[in-house]
Amino acid sequence: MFSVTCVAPVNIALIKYWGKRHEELILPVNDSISMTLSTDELCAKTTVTASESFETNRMWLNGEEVPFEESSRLQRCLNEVHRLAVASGSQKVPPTWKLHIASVNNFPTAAGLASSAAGYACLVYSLSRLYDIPLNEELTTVARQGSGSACRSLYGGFVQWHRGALDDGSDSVARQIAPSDHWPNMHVLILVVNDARKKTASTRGMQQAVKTSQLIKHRVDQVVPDRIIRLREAIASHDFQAFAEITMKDSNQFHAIALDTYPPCVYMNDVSHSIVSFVHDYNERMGSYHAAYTFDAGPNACLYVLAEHVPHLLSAIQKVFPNDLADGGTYLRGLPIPKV
Ligand code: 2P0
Repeated sequence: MFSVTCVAPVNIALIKYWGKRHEELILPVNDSISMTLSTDELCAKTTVTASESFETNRMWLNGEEVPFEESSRLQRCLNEVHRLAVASGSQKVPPTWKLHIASVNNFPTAAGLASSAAGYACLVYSLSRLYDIPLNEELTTVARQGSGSACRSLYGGFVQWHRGALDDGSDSVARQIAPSDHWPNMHVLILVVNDARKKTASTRGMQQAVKTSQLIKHRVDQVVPDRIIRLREAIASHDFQAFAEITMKDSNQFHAIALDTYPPCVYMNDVSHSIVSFVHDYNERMGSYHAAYTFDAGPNACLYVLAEHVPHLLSAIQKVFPNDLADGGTYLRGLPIPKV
């Protein structure tokens, strides 16, 4: 019997992935950039055990069994890992041995807090340790086939997922732009507005967007390529002003596309919109950008803020939103959060 346990953190997109050009291979219509949180923050923790005596592959997510054999994404990841193990000559675990996989998140699943990104990154990384295959670009193509955004969680720091041009997806890989210690005073503050499961799952929401939104074509061709270049420059030069503006505009454009989808996908709620107004008013009062919001496919806000501005921002949030946030917010990078 062999067993490994790994932890993978969530990543939060600054330039959003939204829309696929190939459903099964999970090939995106545009590049995206994210920041991965550190491993003592919002994480998935996965234990994979292989044994000659197991009769079937089984998986438990947060203690509840999920139908492993019926999930084409899980099957695809496992098959791809087996393929890489054979290619690399690794013989540590026979591919015929069945697996038991147990994964837990220390944050709400499917509430727009990137749970599938951390989950699939953790699964694929755990499998790579079990079968003794290296972490390289090719492994990111395996995580990508579990859930697109998962490929970005295999690396720390700032990460770009390249759209790629090939039909087989072999060049649709994640690459690190800068390691996690590159911008050590960059913090993320997550305001948990609602931790319920989201109404329209991302996979479905983006399918509908590609089919029905006219805005998405403009975004892919005219907006994202330039934003990727400018955000990479902002990260390289620690330019929070440019970073904040690009991040907020990209979040707004992603939600504009969700609304331009027919029927529309509404992910933000009234509290989310008040947070947007609050951040703009706050930045105006401060005379420059001190905080940048971004919202994924749910109502919860992620605020990027530099360490030196955290205490002032936090006290302003607590004054303006004394009752609206589920836990009073979840504060990251050195501040308390629930443990796995
Ligand atoms: C992102 N999101 O870039 C964007 C922004 C949500 C909003 O990636 O179908 O769960 O599994 O590839 O990765 C959510 O999409 O979708 C997502 P699939 P995924 O983080």
